[in-house]
Amino acid sequence: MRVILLMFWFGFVLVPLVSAAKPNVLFISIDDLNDYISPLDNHPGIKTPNFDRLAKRSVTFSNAHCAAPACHPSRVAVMTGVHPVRSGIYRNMFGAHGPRWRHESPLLQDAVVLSQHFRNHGYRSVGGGKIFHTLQWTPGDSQNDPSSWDDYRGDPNDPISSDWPRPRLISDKELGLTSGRPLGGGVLSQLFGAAPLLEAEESYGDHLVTDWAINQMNQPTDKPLFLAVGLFRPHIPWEVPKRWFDLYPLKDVKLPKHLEDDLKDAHSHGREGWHKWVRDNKQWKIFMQGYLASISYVDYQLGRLLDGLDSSPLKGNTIIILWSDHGFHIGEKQNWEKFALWDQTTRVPFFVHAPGVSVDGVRTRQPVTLTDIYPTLCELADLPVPKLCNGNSLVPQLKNPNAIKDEPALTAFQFWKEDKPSLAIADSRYRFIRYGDGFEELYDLETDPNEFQNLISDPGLVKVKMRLVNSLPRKVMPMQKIPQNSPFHRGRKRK
Ligand SMILES: [Ca+2]
Repeated sequence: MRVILLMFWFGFVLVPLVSAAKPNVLFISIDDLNDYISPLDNHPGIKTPNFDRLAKRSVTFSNAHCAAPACHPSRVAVMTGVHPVRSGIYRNMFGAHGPRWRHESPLLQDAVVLSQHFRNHGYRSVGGGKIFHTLQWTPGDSQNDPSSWDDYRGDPNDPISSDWPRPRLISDKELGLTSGRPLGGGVLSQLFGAAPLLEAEESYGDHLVTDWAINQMNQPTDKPLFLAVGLFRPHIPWEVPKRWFDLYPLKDVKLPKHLEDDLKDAHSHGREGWHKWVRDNKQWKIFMQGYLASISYVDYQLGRLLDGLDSSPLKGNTIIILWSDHGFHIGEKQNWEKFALWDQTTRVPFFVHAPGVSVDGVRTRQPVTLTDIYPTLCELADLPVPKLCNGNSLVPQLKNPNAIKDEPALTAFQFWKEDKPSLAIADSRYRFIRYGDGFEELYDLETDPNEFQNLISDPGLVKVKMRLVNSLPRKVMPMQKIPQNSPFHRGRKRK
């Protein structure tokens, strides 16, 4: 009896000593990746073995949503912990060179970027690739904050553009396509397109960023590491090496589930012309093939990161957190890309592994907003949560994936033709959307995961609607304008 008591005693004393070593953080951000991956909706024929591998060693949050369905506002919300309904940043805002978001929103002027917060508490914070907004074809147009990192790969104000082979920019005429192609036609056309890249694949941005990240994992340091890796595919253009296209022969490519008159009871997103062009030109399957190929390409880079981690000194004491900045449409609801508030647009892959904390290999439908990342990482690393942060720590769900999370997921966006933000709110089953023009939608994701049927007039769901309406924020920040006098503003330039 005495021996057993002593063992408990030692166990009690030893645990705090061991856990005093701060965990490293591998923070992986993916661009425009939706729920087609195998651990989520498992689109027919999808090949994403490394997402399965990650799901086995983490908690899969299968009901996680971006704070805004566009790169810039989603990423600023993750990195500052401040939701768009408080910052007023709802859309992409081009023409920046540096953290112009500090001047786009008065609330964010002195916000502490997640990486900076970890630095302030003894971490070495390094980043590479697309963490804040930037695009392959907008050199120097980036909202990264170079001062929030100990080191950033390449030019921190141009984190990805110089790393990719130039899109081939083949004219519509040469491709035999009609005019009216999304993104303006002409030389920019190929940006909304799919084609195998012919250059050596070791020369592509995501490959280079992954190489850099693996190298960082093996650098000797006396500090814990916060390592942020931002992968750009499957963002357009869907240009990846041919071997990823070969995984998806065109004859086997399946279109997403869709309903011909799906918009009849839903809000118009204003981008139906994109879909019309795709159908008129018979590009739907070709683009689906390109998107699937790009997903498998990024899955491959994820596998390289996991292999790199497992063969580095960081193995065993590293939090892995992976998120995408928003979902993506391949023609569902006649929509392409993002910029809407349905589940297809806002739902994101989101996985968390926390050594000694997470019940790995389990999935949960508890609702998550990506602003929950900041407070979650703070709790896992035993750091204080900055006052500005809106989210809720997910440590209870990491320990017990069925633990009820009271706070629903909230996504906000302002449509171009409207003068007020639109809001979408999701609990573990239902989703309510109130648009800026007053139109409303209600969906039951349990019986209708594709949101084909707007149930807003269903008398049996009045209570559900009221519960969700009452969870909406009472007050939201109006959409902010581009601050032309910000030192980080440089006007719009495209190459
Ligand atoms: Ca994006």
